[in-house]
Amino acid sequence: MATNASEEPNATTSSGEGVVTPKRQPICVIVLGMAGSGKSTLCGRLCGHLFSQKSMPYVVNCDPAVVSTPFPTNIDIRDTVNYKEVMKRYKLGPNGAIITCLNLFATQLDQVIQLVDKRADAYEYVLFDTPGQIEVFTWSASGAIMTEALASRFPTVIVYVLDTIRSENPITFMSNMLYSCSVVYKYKLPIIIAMNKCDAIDCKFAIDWMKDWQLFQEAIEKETSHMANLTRSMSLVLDTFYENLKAVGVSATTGQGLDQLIDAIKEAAVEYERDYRPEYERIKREAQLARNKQREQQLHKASHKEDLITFGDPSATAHRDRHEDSDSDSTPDPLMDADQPEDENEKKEYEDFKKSFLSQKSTQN
Ligand SMILES: Nc1nc2c(ncn2[C@@H]2O[C@H](COP(=O)(O)OP(=O)(O)O)[C@@H](O)[C@H]2O)c(=O)[nH]1
Ligand SMILES: [Mg+2]
Repeated sequence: MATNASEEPNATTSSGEGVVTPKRQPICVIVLGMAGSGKSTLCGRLCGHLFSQKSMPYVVNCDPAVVSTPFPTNIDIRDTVNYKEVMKRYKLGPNGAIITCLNLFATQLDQVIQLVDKRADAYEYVLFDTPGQIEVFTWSASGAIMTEALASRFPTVIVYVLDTIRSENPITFMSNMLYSCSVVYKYKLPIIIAMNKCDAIDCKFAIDWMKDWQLFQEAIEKETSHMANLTRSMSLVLDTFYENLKAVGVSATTGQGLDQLIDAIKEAAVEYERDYRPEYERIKREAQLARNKQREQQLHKASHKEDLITFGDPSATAHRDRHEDSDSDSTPDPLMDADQPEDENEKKEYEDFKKSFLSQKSTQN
């Protein structure tokens, strides 16, 4: 039973004695970041960490192209669409195929939310791992639809994973921070910068750059290109953005900093309730009609892609083994080997969710 999950202001449960208590809600954590920054590894490490604290998160994998995930999933996009088939059938490149898979997945978003909602009392966190290339999620219609739908229902926060090793260069650091700033503009959600790979490099330099504008200027002095001038000006603009930004040094490999990251996620959820939810609901009301229309169009498009649905086709999923660790040299993860209690109801509901994809299509054909 969750103890720290946020309380939804509107939904209530009755104790039967006239006492009405707010229904608890899990915090949805959308993990974003540049390819290779360590999103999936961090999700896996967070799962293990929370599991050891007896607060196993509900996990949704939104990356259709991943071969194996370093965490057990409750909902997996790969169970609904076949990424390789999408590439072949529509002659798409990797990013086009991922966007198409996300679009198909987004058509079933209501059911995904229902599945999460039904377990709201049992989970404190719902983790969403996103595709490697950040832009295919953040700048796709389905990424926006998914994020908005979650944020209008649950306290939702973004964890932006920054590759600290690659951000040693001040210009790369600036480009990463500008991207995180654009995510805040686009999604209007609290954001936490997880400065990852702290086992390999101390993230103090990056935290200092954010706190002290002069230090960043000194680092930029060493750069002579035109970009250095632009970066200098941009750092002045971002100074205000940094003031309200939470940044935590973590290592997805060693687990360093995860307690601080979890604390930051809880604080961000409080911030969401206070500052973001009212604004989000206003935007949601205004966008509702437009979104319904867009989803209808997506459903229509999806109805012509029956070959992409892979339920019941063992060959479609034979290429992967969700519990296989891609790093054969690594020590087995106790989390992956743990004897998890089976929730038959949950399994059945998930099967129903997958079947509904087929039945919806057959009624449209
Ligand atoms: N040293 C180090 N490497 C990491 C860390 N987190 C991830 N990596 C490595 O970074 C690479 C990309 O990680 P991955 O989780 O697949 O990145 P994603 O594309 O953002 O999901 C892999 O080789 C990981 O082993 C970390 O905290 N420290
Ligand atoms: Mg990944």
